[in-house]
Amino acid sequence: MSLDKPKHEGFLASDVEALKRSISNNLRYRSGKIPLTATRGDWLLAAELAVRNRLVERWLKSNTAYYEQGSKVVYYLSMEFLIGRTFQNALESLDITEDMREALRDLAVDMEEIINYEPDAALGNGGLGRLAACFLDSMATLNIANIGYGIRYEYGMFKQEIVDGYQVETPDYWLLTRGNPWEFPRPELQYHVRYGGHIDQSGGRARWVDTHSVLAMAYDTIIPGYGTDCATTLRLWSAKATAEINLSAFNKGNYAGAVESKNMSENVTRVLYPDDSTPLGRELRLMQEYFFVSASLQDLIRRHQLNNASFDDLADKISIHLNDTHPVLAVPELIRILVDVQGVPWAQAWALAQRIFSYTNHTLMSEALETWPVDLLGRVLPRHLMIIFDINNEFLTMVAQKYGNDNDLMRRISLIDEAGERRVRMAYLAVVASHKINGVSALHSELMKESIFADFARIYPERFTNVTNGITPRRWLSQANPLLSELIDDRIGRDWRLNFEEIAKLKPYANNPAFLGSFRAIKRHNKLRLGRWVRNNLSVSLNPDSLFDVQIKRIHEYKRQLLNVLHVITRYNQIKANPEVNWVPRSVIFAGKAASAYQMAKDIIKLINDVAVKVNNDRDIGDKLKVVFIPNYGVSLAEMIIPAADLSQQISMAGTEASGTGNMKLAANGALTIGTLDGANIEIMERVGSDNIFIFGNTAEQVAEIKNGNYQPREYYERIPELKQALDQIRDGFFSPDEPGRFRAIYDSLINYGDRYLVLADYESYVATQRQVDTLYRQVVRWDVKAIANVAGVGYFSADRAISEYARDIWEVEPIKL
Ligand code: 26V
Repeated sequence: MSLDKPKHEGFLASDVEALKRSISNNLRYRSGKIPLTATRGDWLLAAELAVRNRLVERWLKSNTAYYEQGSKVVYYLSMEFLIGRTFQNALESLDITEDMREALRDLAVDMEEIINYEPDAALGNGGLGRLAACFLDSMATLNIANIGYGIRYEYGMFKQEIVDGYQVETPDYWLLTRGNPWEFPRPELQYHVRYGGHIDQSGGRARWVDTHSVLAMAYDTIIPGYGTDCATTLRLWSAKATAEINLSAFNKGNYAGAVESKNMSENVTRVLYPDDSTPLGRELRLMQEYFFVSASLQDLIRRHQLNNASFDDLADKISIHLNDTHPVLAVPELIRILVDVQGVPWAQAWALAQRIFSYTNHTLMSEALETWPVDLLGRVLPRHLMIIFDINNEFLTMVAQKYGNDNDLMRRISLIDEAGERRVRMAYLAVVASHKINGVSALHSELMKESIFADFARIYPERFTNVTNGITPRRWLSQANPLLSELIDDRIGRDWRLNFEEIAKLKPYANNPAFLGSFRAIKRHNKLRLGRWVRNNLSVSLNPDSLFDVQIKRIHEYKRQLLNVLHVITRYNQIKANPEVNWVPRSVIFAGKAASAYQMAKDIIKLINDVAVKVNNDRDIGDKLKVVFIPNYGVSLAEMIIPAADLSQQISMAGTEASGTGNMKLAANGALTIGTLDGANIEIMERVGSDNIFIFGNTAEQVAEIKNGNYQPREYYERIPELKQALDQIRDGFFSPDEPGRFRAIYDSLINYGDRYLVLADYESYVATQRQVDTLYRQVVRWDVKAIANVAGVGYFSADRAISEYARDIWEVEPIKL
């Protein structure tokens, strides 16, 4: 399909006059306001509803189409959807951005202002949640019948403030001020989700009795496709107390208790767990996982029964995708519904399950792999625990038949970890129940088979596959970088938004002086935009001609923000020692949140800020070096920072970053990557060309060797004077004179406790590579040629390509016809 075509002609005309009428009516009849009294929020709401009405037309049409065509439906189960803002995205999908701007201008409203007034829907931690949001966008764009299922958290990802250099978390009550105009409450769609109780097996079939329940109510959000009439649904569940719980306490005269239990039930969907590193063994988290899984499965079974008489062909009609292990209770829940409620025989139910489920793994970090204590599961979900045991028996019996009674193997692959407190290994359950299991980059998918799932890859080799992640070019290029997008459109047309590989047509323009000039001017413009924000919010001035060096992502030891800091300190010391040298000016920009209980990550934030204070206030340094930590990183800030980046830091220890997706967004916006051969960096190198990327450090293989050997970080410290100087400064309070011992734990982790992520082993190579970055940055044209090669080379990393692979190889679904 080509985008160079007349605009969409919907049921409603999308011209400026119609939009103005619609906005004015909404203002008047929805908010009871006139322009004179309307606030920014009132205008935003009025404009949002005008757009929403137009989306509804497409939505109803798509829903009808996929109901009538009996298409196979993908149910994408994810604990997290990091949507960000919706208004501008909706405008772009309808191709009415300019009409809206004009309509608002006629009403004396600045569209930019109201766009920035919309809060982010931050229902996710980081990469995994944002990937889910990009995938929804692509599924709708590719006309794939689907529903995204998740949780409507009342509090999303916490807001991060930086106070005195420390991270301070405040709650993100994103629904408070204005509700959520994008959602449609569905009070008619409510399901009981049950907990506790016990199993009565007296009547043959297992009966789960004496439970207490929480109601799950659906809220639907429209997910518009781009360049298509298709619009699909994100269905998020919200907990409501059941009357049953309320009334019993109420009738006993315990009014406070009645409200208390109501609040307790509703706590289930109150807050997103803001931890993406260690699963705390928290009962409420388990209740959340089961809550949304149970509601979703009841809902999809109900939907199946609307137009199917039996479950015989269930696996031809639905696919259920598990976005990480968080929704893996869907497996025993499906079996429970089929066997206990619908009377399907166990063997058939289990066979169906293995055709229906697929699972994506997003991390190899052992501490992030979910396990639940058998005791806890037995208490909260006794029937599910039984089913998991039954699955385990069936699985181990099959393995014993095939491989003989190898006790060591059995112990390793059992769904139950019997060492110490017995625990259910949720990732193993996902693998045993899924016909396809994928990693998120080529390297990650290989390592997955060699490490955490090695035994399973031998038992089920045909199940393991790779789908390298992707990003939506609509949000991350078209919307985030309008000027660059316009320049691209002018040379190669608009089709790259839908067929991102078209972006390769830019390649010849890398030698075109006019194009190079425009490209540079646009980057500078975007840097000025970010610089303004930094000056207004952080009171630091950035030189727009300095190299904008960007590391934006969750704060984690494995992502090695510390390596970046060590380079910054080294550079600071070098500038101090050699002021006469003509240094390439740099602005080093950090952003990212630390899990609230992750002390080391919080120490790293404080260190960055202390280093920033020292560097930014040193008169000898001037704008040769600036360091800023931008607080409260999220989708909308990413949309502003990424287009302004010259250098993209992707410096995880090789073998630890499953894929990365920020790396793709930054490359698409013309930043050069400095990175290790980790995750998708490897594939980015292959596609943009190894001359157009700065690769350094140990490879995953070398990392494994070093770890197998006798790694002595202290040897690096003793041998490399600049490294020693930087580390001693950290240790001795050079950056924290008010509390000299503040960063002792950081120093110790590197020098005395083994430097788990090999920061010191990669330091020299990193610093040397940063020198090459400087050298290239001086050669303005050569730099830009490489930056353009990055933009032109990222076509493969479209979420559309990723979703096409999922659709073909994993879900086996075809697009619907509209
Ligand atoms: C982990 C955990 C651990 C248990 C407690 C709750 C919880 C919640 C979220 C997570 C997320 C960790 C996995 C994750 O975000 N992985 C990232 O996935 C991206 C998309 O595939 C990928 O690009 C990143 O490399 C990977 O770190």
